[in-house]
Amino acid sequence: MRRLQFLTGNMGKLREAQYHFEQLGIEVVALKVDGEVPIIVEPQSDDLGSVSLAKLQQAKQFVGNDEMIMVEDSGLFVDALNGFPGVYSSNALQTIGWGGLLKLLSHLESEDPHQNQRLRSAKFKSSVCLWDGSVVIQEQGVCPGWITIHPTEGEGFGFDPVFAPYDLDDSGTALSAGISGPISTHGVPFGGIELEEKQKFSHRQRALSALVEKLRLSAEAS
Ligand code: ITT
Repeated sequence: MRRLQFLTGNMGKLREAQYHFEQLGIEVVALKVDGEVPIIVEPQSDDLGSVSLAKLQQAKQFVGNDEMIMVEDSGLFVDALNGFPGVYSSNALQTIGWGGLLKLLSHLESEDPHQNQRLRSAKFKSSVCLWDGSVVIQEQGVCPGWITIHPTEGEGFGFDPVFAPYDLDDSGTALSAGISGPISTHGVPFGGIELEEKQKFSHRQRALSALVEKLRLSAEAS
């Protein structure tokens, strides 16, 4: 089984990457140096792609030449807050938490659930970068949805208790706010559904699938 070192201190992200790559026969482990996640300088940028690439370039020194290493950066971009917390999502989660986010949006509530999907629209974005031992492969994934009025505890991590994805059509493409589709959580946030279900919508799953496809094509070409 091939092994992929994932630079992350976030166990929720690690678990989702393991779930994804397991089905491809690739074992994902957290990158550790002397038993710790190495400290990497995170550049100040409002672009997730440049953040993940800069982190990967620094992290390459910690793995052998023939080893695969991956970095993934994600963020929650809320339209009514001009994209906040975005690249500051990790910090926002640690400071105001998802409860603070609900308070910031408390003036945006309607009796009509479809209207709430529009008023409280947001998207999760993910940027993944992988070094396969010879080239860097980078991909992005997006999951549009909205911030729910009430939290759901249960599965998941981070902002999962308050983020619900928009429905998808038969091909897995996200529909617009308020449009019902055959693939749906019926308004239940990521925190209230199983991981297997979240994978149908997830920004991370989309980025990782695109990345695996590129990896496959580059292997075929060489
Ligand atoms: P790294 O160690 O990998 O950098 P992190 O926790 O700093 O992990 P990110 O910067 O990628 O993670 O993510 C920003 C925040 O968004 C962080 O607090 C995550 O918990 C949250 N987040 C990312 N993906 C999420 C998801 O699928 N569901 C819920 N919250 C998510």
